[in-house]
Amino acid sequence: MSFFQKLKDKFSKSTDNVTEKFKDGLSKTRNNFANKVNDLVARYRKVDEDFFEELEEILIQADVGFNTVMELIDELKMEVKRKNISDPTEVQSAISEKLVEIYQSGEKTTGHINIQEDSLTVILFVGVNGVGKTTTIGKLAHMYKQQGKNVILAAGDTFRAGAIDQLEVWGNRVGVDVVKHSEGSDPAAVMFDAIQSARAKSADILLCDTAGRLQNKVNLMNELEKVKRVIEREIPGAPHEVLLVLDATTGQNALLQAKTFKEVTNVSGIVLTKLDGTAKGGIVLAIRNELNIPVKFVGLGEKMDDLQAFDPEKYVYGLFSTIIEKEAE
Ligand SMILES: Nc1nc2c(ncn2[C@@H]2O[C@H](COP(=O)(O)OP(=O)(O)OP(=O)(O)O)[C@@H](O)[C@H]2O)c(=O)[nH]1
Ligand SMILES: [Mg+2]
Repeated sequence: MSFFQKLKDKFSKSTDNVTEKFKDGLSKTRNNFANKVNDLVARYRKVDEDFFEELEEILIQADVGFNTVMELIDELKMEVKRKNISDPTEVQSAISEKLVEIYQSGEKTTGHINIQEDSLTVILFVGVNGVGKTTTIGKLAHMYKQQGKNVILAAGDTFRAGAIDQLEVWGNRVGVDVVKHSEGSDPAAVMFDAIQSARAKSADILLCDTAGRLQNKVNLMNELEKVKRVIEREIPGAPHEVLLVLDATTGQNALLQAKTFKEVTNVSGIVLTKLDGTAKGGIVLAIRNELNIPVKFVGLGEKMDDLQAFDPEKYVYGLFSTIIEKEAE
């Protein structure tokens, strides 16, 4: 059975709206990337060097990342030889299978969130300005609240005017408490209070907002260190996740941001926002493969339920859905 057929069996009749979210959110990338691949296989009669060269170009344009593309093309060439594939349309299914394999082949790190079952879980969000930290916290608070968890938000961005209000708007919308100090105050002190408050209210999950940091602003990086230190001191083993938020529309620049943050703090996972806003959704693979940090959540729109746990199979289904649904009828 082809991989397309497998994905079709698994997802095309699924009624959960998660698959739909991936399909909708990836429509720009699908129109760009998958359609180009489709054109390519329609133009070639056999799978030769020229075919692979064009495919390489398409993948690079989709922001898959140079190293990842090279790996993918090598693997595909081997697969084509091994399975004796000569028909380009069969290659399409093989490409999608390799995309999932490449995503999953990294270290043991998974998309699982390190939730403490019997005690407070602290999740710290970091990233440069405007990537979607505050919005992601709002969406995640909603998701956990839906699961019956008691959630509290910490307004750790005391730097940008309006940041505290923005988090409060989310708190009201979702119906969770926000711990805040005044603008310009010490974010580490906000975290300290938020932890005390979370304990007093037996909260399950504390989501901590931080100021957008430009990598070169040494003082802001130092501030982040201090915030982490306070959390660690109050709760050994915390923060249980440090999620780096990256904006998918910034492409390869997102990779550079990730490399910088990785140097100064222990990033445990990535939230890749605004996938719905880019035609270059291949960036998911580049991030996973070149940084070896798992993508734990993806932002597929601006609404409250547009944040989804990342699932490589649903992602690839979203990328190729029009072809998959037609192909294997
Ligand atoms: N389309 C789309 N927009 C998003 C997504 N996530 C966030 N946004 C938008 O991105 C903009 C910036 O989001 P914020 O949450 O304020 O970003 P931030 O990282 O907190 O920014 P600073 O507080 O300035 O550091 C907002 O307009 C959000 O609605 C997403 O997944 N898709
Ligand atoms: Mg913010």
